[in-house]
Amino acid sequence: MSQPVAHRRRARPAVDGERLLRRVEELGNIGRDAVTGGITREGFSRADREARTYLMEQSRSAGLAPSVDAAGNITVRSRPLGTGPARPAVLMGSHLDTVVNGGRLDGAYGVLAALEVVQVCAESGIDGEFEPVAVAFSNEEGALFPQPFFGSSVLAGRLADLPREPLDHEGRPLRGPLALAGGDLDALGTAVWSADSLAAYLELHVEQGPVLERAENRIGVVDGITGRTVLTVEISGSAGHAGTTPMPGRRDALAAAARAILAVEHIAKTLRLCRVATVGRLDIHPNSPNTIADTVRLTVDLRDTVAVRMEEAEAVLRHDLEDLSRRTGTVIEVVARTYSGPVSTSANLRGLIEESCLELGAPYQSLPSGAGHDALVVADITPTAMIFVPSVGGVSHVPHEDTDPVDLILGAEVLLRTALKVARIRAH
Ligand code: HGY
Ligand code: MN
Ligand code: MN
Repeated sequence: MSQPVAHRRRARPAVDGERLLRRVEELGNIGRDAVTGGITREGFSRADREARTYLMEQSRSAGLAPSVDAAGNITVRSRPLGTGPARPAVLMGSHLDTVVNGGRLDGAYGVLAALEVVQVCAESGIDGEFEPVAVAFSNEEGALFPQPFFGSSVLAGRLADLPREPLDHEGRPLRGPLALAGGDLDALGTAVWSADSLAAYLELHVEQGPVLERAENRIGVVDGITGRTVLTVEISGSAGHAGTTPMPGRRDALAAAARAILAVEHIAKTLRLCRVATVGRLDIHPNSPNTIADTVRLTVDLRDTVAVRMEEAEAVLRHDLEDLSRRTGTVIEVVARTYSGPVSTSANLRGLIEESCLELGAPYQSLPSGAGHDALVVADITPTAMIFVPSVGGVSHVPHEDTDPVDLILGAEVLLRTALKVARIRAH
């Protein structure tokens, strides 16, 4: 079979490292706290919208065609959808939103590397069997609106998993902020991709852990991605005067929440029912020093690479919460739940990533991802793989999250070469 023209004559395209690093630094200034240096761009916040505008502007000035779907996902193609032959996409990307006071690379690096690959392919006139497309998924972290993987869930058709009217931690509706980002809550169905519109999904991401740095490897070929269950638990008691309300008979929601937090830790740390369990957010009402709290909402994050262990850990926790409710006289309810089962990545795609590493002489290893990613969800509908680059000190979700610039460029080069290999063959 003759090679598509693009692969017959042209010199091998390469990423423009300077351009990539410039964009990483420019984007890293959006939502940055002047004191801590941390970045806060919660999904659908004003800072998130600023980052979206940056990506759209960079895409347009590169002569590319960005567009926003009903879920607020931004996709970037070499030409507008519908112009030119319809081809399955080699989708590459990650997310622009961050946790509170996080780093500049988590998500953003993968989006900008994907933009770089689409731009290089457009500049090189590459026209393979599949179309390279970059994506910035909306609200991956779920930091403000606790529906993590929101944009990728819509793309993958997991609409039934999403609440009809998503609310943020304070009970404010998503509808308005989604519209401000260019989305439309009533049209999410138009943002679902069919499996045959995709050839593969590749996500480049900082490792966010210590494995690559300790092993002195520069590329991680992710073999599995942890499953993740996120619960919002509401504890309701009775408010009262801290000075005049006797201890017996109190229905102190915050005291009950303290026991619930320790129960969550106990499940992973002592009982080892799942790999990790975390309570990361607490919303207390009325949150006043001399008033007994009447309502507390807390988030529970359970993870494991084995689905049945996550289910067991959740069942034990629910039982513990029922018992705690009886013992404290409070009402304890799980008011929201998102679940993403653990996935294995595509063996074929892993092979193409390894080939790219060998071509580049980049020492690599396979490893699981303890962090959740949009790839966890997109794997529902297409062969999916992840490429990691080392995190300095193995840390992330903190202001000093960092990766050696040489590794940032190398990771993007591996992404480009892998995407070109997929563009030549179907990744099944
Ligand atoms: O929480 C995670 O694993 C990812 O950062 N969303
Ligand atoms: Mn993250
Ligand atoms: Mn991430």
